[in-house]
Amino acid sequence: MKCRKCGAKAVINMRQHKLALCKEHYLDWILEQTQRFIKKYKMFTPQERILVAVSGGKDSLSLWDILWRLGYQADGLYIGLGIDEGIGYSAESQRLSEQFAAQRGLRLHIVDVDQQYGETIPEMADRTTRGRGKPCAVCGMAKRHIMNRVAREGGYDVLATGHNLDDEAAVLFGNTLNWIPGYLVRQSPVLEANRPGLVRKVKPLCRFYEREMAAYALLRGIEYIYEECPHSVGSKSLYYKEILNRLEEDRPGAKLSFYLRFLQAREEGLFAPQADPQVELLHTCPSCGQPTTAPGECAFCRLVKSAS
Ligand code: Q46
Ligand code: ZN
Ligand code: ZN
Repeated sequence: MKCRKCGAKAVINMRQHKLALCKEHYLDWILEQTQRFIKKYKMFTPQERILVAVSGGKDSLSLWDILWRLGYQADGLYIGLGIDEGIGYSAESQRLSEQFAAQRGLRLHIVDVDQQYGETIPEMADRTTRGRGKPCAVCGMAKRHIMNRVAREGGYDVLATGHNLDDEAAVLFGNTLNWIPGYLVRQSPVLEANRPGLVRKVKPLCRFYEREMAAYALLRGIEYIYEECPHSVGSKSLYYKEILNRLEEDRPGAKLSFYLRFLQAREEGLFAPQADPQVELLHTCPSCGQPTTAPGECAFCRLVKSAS
């Protein structure tokens, strides 16, 4: 297979785009495409300060690398969850995030949940579910809270996450299977900061396949954590990804068109904004200043206080 631009040996063939590229042209293509998506969805400008949430995985580190190569002002945020199963998941992902930042002279904020709140994520989850439940609900809430807090305190204009097309298509698939209009209306490459205390959130990689990001990280020599979080085993989102991969096998481009046609329908008003549960977020937590659904402290502040 030859590169469509220069005829050299191709390193990747993207069947959905009918496009094969060599290493050099592939790395350029990723930059051009990302820049195009940033503009198209009005994510941010070169004057704005970006906080990239990094997990040590290929997507978030590649995102940070791309924004850095494009010349954006992007700092990183790593959240130490205290998940020690497997190969010592949190310790290793933190080491790789720190190494990445040091190699490029970039600034990385680190929030260690245990140090800051007196408990790791698995400990918080054990306490609230009496040892029965998975830590993912608590983990998701804590990550959202901390990301927003660090972005606000640091005066960042926007928070960027490394969600790729496979992630977005899996979420969309789940929300469609269950017809959850409130989630559908909010799934977007950009979530505007439409409440006081919220920072705008963007997903610049939302149109790249997971394998495209893996190829990018590999070709750029980015060292990342291969293992998924041990708690993701058996999750619905992995199951939906498998189903979508089977569909993609038979119909190259199926995942991309599922997602893009959804975005188009959303833009055309198929999902009414009245269905947006965010509209109800009219209260402000007196402890942390972030929006919450009911008067009084938000769920995260209550969770943290109930430990002491
Ligand atoms: S929520 Fe659950 Fe993830 Fe947290 S505990 Fe691991 S799998 S990291 S995206
Ligand atoms: Zn080429
Ligand atoms: Zn709060």
